[in-house]
Amino acid sequence: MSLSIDVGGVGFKNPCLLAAGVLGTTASSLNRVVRSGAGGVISKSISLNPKPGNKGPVISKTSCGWINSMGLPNPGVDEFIDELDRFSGDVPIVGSVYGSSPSEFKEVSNKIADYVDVVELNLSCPNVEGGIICKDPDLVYRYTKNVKSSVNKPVWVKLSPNVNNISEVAVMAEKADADGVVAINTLTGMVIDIDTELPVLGNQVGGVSGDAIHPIAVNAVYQITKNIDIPVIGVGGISNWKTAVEMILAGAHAIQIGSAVNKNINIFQEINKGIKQYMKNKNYKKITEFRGNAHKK
Ligand code: RRO
Repeated sequence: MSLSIDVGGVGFKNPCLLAAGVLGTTASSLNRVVRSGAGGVISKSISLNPKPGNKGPVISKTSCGWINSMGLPNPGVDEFIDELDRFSGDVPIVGSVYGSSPSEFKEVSNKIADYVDVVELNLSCPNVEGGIICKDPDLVYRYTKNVKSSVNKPVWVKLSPNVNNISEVAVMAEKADADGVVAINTLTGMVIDIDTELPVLGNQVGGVSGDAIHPIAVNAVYQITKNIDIPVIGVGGISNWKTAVEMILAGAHAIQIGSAVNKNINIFQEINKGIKQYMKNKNYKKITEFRGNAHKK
């Protein structure tokens, strides 16, 4: 039995990848995640220039996950590339890229491409001025095509659930020659403190992650995989092997884990163990034998 997977020509020894945004700005934290059993890691989204992030509070726990308004804090691409020299993991590394314009996306992608195995375009950050890029499917086409025309590594496009029709947006990414679609980023929400009677986050609104968005993510992956042929990577509220298997049954080639890593860095090996047991019980030898099976009925 094997947990190994292929995502558009990039091989991973298991399907459990670290999602962008958690433990993803330093080589030492990324190395730690690899040692904890992740099959691959995605960096924090990196912009051209350093960004300090938003005014706090920028993160708060909710009854069903987390809400954040981090505002893309990151060291900027040049400093991050120096950091990547110290990445020693033996698994693929994915560089998440953010830009405030198509040309900035292209510049950051070109700079980072030599140091990573895949470039992930974050067209779905809810906490930046200018708003969520992928709300406009035409922009998804333009931004993706622009990066694809100059970057020599596979390009994944990360999408938001804050759109009218996520399948339609994914179709535009495929048309622009994306090599994979990542679904979903966080869902916009708010938490109010009943003592101060005010929104908890400095930014008032933020992106909801964790348990609250899991069924939304599963549906997004299910709908997208009905409509495109390139690989879909599922992310959103995966916290144990059952939620991981659910995402693969919906059609995901691989899964990414974010919020749950905050609580338990060993989650990658625990989920892999659970998936193996599931495969043994079902007599599956490869992940592809059950990927997308929820579409069959
Ligand atoms: O840093 C953030 O505020 C952030 C990003 Br870039 C993102 O893609 N998703 C999110 O929930 N927060």
